[in-house]
Amino acid sequence: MSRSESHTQTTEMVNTVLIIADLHLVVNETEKSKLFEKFCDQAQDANQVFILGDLFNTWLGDDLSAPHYQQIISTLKALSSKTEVLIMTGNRDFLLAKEFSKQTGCKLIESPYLLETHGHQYVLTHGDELCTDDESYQQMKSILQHPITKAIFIRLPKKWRLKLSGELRQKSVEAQQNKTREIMDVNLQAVNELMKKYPGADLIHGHTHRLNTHTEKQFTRHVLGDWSETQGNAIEIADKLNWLKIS
Ligand SMILES: [Mn+2]
Repeated sequence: MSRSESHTQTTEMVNTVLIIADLHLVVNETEKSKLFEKFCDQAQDANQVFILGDLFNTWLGDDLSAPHYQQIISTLKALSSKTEVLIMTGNRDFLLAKEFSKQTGCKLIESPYLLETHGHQYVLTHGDELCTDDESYQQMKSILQHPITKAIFIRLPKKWRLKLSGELRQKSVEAQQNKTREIMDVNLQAVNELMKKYPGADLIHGHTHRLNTHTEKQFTRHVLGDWSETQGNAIEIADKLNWLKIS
């Protein structure tokens, strides 16, 4: 883990908050999983670690998916025994639930989450709810993530869940091909509406995979990037906010 600035110093995580998102872990991507394990090793001295959604590329229920991720689960368990780990679900792993939380010792948190640290407030969210220009996505989300749909899906036989999710994934990939880059980014009006409720706070989100820092009139918007097999990114909040490269 190294800081982006030139004066890279020995990593000292005490009294810091670490934030990552969008690892999109899949079972066979061992390099990325190793990178995540390395991050967790170094993150254990942090005060808190936040994962802002889409840690997993797919999650079809704790009973179905947890057995495939035993290594990641024990990594998370080791980390949560040293520091507080708070996980928000994303649009790919919104079925993470109690059993996952129990097995990992990580706390599942709702979005948006207001983080107060080092005398400053940060609004944390996955970010997909801010992509309001993508109307078909929002419509699909309101159906898929409806509590009733979730309750029904989770009770379906494992085979059916696998089949359904494969079909939905295919539809989503096809739909995305016809969408412009702008449509799939956050809508600034939606961002402003959210931030109006938290005067003085800054925003940190993921989902769009467009790592950047945007200075708006009233606040700063930090966008976490996704992780590749060889590189990840994190935000570290100590006396100030730093971007970290994970490699
Ligand atoms: Mn996402």
